[in-house]
Amino acid sequence: MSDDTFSAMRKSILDGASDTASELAKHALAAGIAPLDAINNGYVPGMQEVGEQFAHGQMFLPDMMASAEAMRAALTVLEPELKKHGEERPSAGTVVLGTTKGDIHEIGKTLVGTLLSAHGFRVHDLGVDVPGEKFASKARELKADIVGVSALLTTTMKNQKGVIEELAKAGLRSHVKIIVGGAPVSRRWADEIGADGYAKDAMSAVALARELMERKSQGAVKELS
Ligand code: B12
Repeated sequence: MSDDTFSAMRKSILDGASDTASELAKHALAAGIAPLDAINNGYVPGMQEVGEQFAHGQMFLPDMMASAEAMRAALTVLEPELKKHGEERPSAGTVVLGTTKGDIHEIGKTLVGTLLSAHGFRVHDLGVDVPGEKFASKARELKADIVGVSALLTTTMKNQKGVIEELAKAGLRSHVKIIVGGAPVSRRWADEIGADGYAKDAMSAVALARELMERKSQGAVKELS
């Protein structure tokens, strides 16, 4: 039953069919399918296939935009469910999140924000096409624990390094942990640019953020003793 639903979800993304994507998300919730399972097993594989077809010239920009709309329609239904549990808890930490300058891909970054909120983090989402200085000024204003920078293009990945440099310039580098992600980003790239962590998907981003908060509080204890 779920397999059929997941493959219909995948197809709704490939077809750029927002109404179908949204209806399937509602059915899935009614049938007790966990929202994250629907995202990871249904909609995201559809997006990956869209990317492949685009890369091979079998799909064009308007198709990719329609697919993105369909994905957004599904997430509009699923995100409130994902968020439900985070709100009642004390804050696990403050995260400033955004997609780097020159890059307007937002779906993955928004999902990371949603799951971090669902797990008790206070998330400030700066949106897309965000310059390094804006990450730094918001991190200072909110006394952020973590800054998360998304990049989906090989040409905008280098701007993740720019964000790290801006935080250093603002004198915040030792207080703020920086995490990076996005389809072309790897652990190796994260190490190369001096980020504190990399996560391949939204759930791993939560685990990473928790681990960094743990390390941060251990560091604080060490400083005190
Ligand atoms: C949807 C999409 C679009 C949409 C975006 C709509 C939107 N509102 O976001 C539109 C149509 C606008 C678009 C535009 C373009 N796109 Co586009 N797009 C995609 C596509 C198909 C899916 C991306 C997506 O949403 N995936 C689903 C989400 C859930 O996954 P995700 O983004 O990877 O995020 C997950 C992880 O990476 C991670 N993560 C993400 N961010 C972060 C941040 C942190 C801190 C952490 C820890 C983790 C993390 O967790 C997320 C959740 O699990 C990809 C293909 C692909 N395989 O990625 C191409 C792709 C990224 N696009 C591509 C291209 C070329 C473009 C354009 C240049 C096309 C053009 N000719 O204009 C423009 C660029 C515009 C710009 N300046 O940014 C290429 C990039 C190639 C490259 N090597 O750089 C890809 C790979 C397609 C391809 N195979 O050719 N695109």
